[in-house]
Amino acid sequence: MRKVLTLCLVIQDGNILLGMKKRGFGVGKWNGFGGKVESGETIEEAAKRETLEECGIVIRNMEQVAINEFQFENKMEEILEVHVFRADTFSGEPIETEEMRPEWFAFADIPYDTMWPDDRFWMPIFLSGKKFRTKFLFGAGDVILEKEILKVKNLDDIG
Ligand code: 6OG
Repeated sequence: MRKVLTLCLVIQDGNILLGMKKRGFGVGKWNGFGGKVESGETIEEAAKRETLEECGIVIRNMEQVAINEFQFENKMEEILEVHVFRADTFSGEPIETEEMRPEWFAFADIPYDTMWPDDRFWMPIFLSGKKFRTKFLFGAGDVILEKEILKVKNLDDIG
């Protein structure tokens, strides 16, 4: 079973906006904004809706840059297919919500030690402006057991 999710990374003036997840899956970790795609909406609409719900900003311009596939050893029947977007234009000011506490980070200060462990592998590709596809298999304690990281010209390219 595949679950389609979104992850929106907002960039402005050489900083990246991350949110501290306050509840649910990934609690205690810094991450981009996102969640499940609901029926009747496109993946891009879901990415914008989740970003508004989680930190109060309206995305004006975004581009899909990646697909990350995550699998957990104790739940092999499920694949999380996370569609990653780069946003560079928005309106409003990021605010704390019940789900996330947003904060701007300089690229050199991204808090990888308090993020999902896959992020340190693909974030540098993201920051370089390239498109990519990845696959990660996680074991107990969210340890990475297997990984596959591919830069692609086009996200439809199957690596
Ligand atoms: P909700 O379940 O709160 O959405 N997500 C991940 N992000 C990273 N960087 N690494 C992972 O490795 C992730 N697994 C899920 C997708 C969950 C949010 O967390 C992202 C969504 O934006 C396992 O609705």
